[in-house]
Amino acid sequence: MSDIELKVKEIQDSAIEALKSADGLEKLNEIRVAFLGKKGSLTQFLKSMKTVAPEDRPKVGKWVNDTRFAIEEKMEETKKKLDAEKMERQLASEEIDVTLPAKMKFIGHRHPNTIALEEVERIFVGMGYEVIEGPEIEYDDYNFTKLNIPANHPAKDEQDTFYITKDILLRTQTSPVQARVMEQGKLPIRMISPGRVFRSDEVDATHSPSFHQIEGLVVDKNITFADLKGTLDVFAKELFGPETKTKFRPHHFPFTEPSAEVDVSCFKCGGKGCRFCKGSGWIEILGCGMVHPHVLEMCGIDPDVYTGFAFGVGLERIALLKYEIDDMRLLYENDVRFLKQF
Ligand code: 2U9
Repeated sequence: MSDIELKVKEIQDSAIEALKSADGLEKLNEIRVAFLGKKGSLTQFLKSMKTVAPEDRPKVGKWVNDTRFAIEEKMEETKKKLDAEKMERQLASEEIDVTLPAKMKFIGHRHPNTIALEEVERIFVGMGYEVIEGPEIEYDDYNFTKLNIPANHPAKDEQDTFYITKDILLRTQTSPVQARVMEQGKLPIRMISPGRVFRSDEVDATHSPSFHQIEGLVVDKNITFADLKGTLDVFAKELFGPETKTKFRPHHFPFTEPSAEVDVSCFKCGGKGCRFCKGSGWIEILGCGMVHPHVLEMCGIDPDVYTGFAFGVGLERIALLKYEIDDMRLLYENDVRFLKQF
């Protein structure tokens, strides 16, 4: 073996030896630069070809090329081995134990108010009513005046109502939604308006400064108190069970005449009297009446042609009764452990 051939073989051997100890891509690159780079030993050797006799050059050239090829091949092989090792390490470190219990997913639960509201909506939509919502911030005019509530009425007192300005307030009932629909003049009307209302009340087991109402309104020709009674009787039976009876007690509201409060027979004892109905056999659930002719008139409807009935029910009251919850404050804590019970 000639000196030149020995030298080339030596470069190849030391490159292959170096590759054996390469433990990463960085090291591999260093070896590439050291042997095959511009200043690498094989390139330097090639430059010294000038000193080789012209007739030996093709032979020496072939040795150099074969060496380059052998080093490159070994490099590729080393790279594949390193990549495979890296992948194996990664797979080992990211191993998933499919037998471990799954992570708990905490999902919420529908609020009792929502469940009760959807139930009430289902009943009225089934009777052909539309569900219409409106603004929570209202004009005094829509909240009080058009509903026949006079300027000196106690409900208008600042101690009962949250005023934003003299004329703008947080609605104390959802009735203004109905007043707005009446003003649009499209008759007949058969609607319920659920939503949040505000009253300046102290928080206790049965009061909150913000609660929810569902009000209903029907306006058409020949609507009578009998329609009102029949409708609310069906509602009560749907909501509390087919054995439920209703009782209408005379009452007063400025926006309805005549007006009534409605009791349902206690769904716990069937009317015999128990702790739940405080021994009376009856539970008060809502207020209602025939829409006052002044209200129809102020909302642009001729009371000589049209009549109507209206009712209002507290959503929280329905939820507390239906799900036998004894403190309204529980409804506002949004503790999922509580909510999940319904
Ligand atoms: C128009 C005309 C009349 C809505 C009515 C009641 C009776 C009623 C209370 C129930 C419990 C309010 O949430 S509560 O405190 N509501 O008793 N609401 S009649 O009467 C209307 C509504 C709109 C235009």
